[in-house]
Amino acid sequence: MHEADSYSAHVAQLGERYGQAMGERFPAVLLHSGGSGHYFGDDREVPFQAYGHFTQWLPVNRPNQFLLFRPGEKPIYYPVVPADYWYEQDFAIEDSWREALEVRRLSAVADLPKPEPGTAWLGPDPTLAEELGIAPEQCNPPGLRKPLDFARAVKTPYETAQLRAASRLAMRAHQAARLCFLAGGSEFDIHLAFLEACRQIEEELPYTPIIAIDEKSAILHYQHKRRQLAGPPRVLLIDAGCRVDGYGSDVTRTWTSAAADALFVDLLAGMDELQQALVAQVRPGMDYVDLHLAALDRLAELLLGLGICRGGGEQLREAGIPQCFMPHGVGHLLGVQVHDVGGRQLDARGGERPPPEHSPALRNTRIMAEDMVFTIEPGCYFIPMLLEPLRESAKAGLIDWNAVDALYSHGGVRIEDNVRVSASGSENLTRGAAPAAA
Ligand SMILES: [Mn+2]
Repeated sequence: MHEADSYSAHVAQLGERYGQAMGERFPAVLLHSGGSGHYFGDDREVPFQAYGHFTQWLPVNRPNQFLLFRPGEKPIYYPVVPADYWYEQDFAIEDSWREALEVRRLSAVADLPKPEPGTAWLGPDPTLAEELGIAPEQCNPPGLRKPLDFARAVKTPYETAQLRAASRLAMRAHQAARLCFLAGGSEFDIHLAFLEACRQIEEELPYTPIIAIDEKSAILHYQHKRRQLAGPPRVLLIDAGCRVDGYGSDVTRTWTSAAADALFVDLLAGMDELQQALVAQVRPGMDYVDLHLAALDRLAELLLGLGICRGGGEQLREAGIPQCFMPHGVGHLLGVQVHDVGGRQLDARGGERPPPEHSPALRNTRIMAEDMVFTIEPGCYFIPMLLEPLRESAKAGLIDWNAVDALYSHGGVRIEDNVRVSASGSENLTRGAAPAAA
C-alpha cells in the first residue's frame, strides 16, 4: 500500500476523478503539455509553461510531453525527447513516476501512436490534435474540461504536501527578504535575497515577485525593481512564492522600518489580526463570497478604530468606502496555477457565479469544501486614484484627510497566507509551516 500522500496515490485519485468526468462519452483522454513558441519576428523562445491539467498529472515543465489516460489502466506517459545539440533535451525519469505510470519514451511527436476513435484531447494546440486525427469537437470539450476545472479546487493529500512545502520554502525566502529590507536593501537587492534564500531562479517561481518599497506598495501589481532607495525606507510589501513539483505558494508580507509613521504601524498590526480572524472563519460549507464581505466589514471597523475613517460601519459600507482601500478580492484558488481554474464556476457542469457587483475583482465565488486550497489576502492601500475623487465628493466627511495625506508615502499593507479547508475548520499552510532548513 502507498502512503496516502504519495505520488502514486495522487495518480490513482486523479484517475478516479477523470473516469467520472469522462463517463461513457470518451474512451480515453490525451493530455499535451504544450508546444514551444517564439516572439513575433524573432528566433528567441518564449519561456515555456506547461498546461495546468498536464502539470497536475506530472511535474515535467517541458514542451511536447503527453499523457494518455484510459479508465482502469495504468496511464501512459510519453516523454518526447528529440535529438538536439542546441538544448539539453534528456532528463531523469523519477522512480515514483515509473511506479505510477507506464513510461514510453519517443524521439518525435510524429512517433505518438494514433489515438483510438473518440479520444478527447486536453491541451493548447488544436492543430496538433487535428494532425493526430482528433475531431475538433473532441478537442478540449467543455463537457470534460468543466468538471475537471471544478474538481481541481479540491486537493489530493499529495498536492497539499507540495503546497505545504512551497509555503515552507517561501517563508524561508521571505525571512531573508525582510532582513535585507531592514539592512537598507533596495527593491533589486531584496529580489536577489529572496531568490538566493529559496534557491530558485525567476523562471522557476510561480510568478514574478512584487517587491515594493513605500508608496509603490499601493500599486497592486507593481512590476519594477528599483536599484536605489529614494530615501530612508519605511515600508516593504513583498508578494512572492516558490514552486515545488509544479505547485506554487503565493505569500505576501508587509514590514515596517523604524522610520514608519506610528499610525501605519498600528494599521499593519490591525491588518495582521484581521487576516488571522478571517482564516479562523474558514470551514466546509462557508461561502467564499461571505469571507470577502467579512473582510470589507472588518476593514471598515479597523479604519474607524484608527481614526482613518469617520462615521459608522454601515455608513462606510453603503458608501463603498472599504473597496476604495481594498479594491481587490480577499483571495483566489491556488494550485498548479497561481490563480487556479474554476474560481467562479457554479458547479461541475460549468456556468459562472459572478462576484458581487460592488467587488468585480473577486476571483473566488466557490462554496468551501474540505481540501480546497485558496489564499486569504486582505489589504489596505492609500491609492490616490481611488481616494482623491472622494475628497471633492459628498463622502469626503467619512475620511480623515490628514491621516490619508500622511500615509500616501507609506503605500499600503497586504498580508497573504495559503489556507486549506480542513474537516471542521482550516489549516494555515503558510503560518503552520516551519521555514525549511537552509
Ligand atoms: Mn495571491
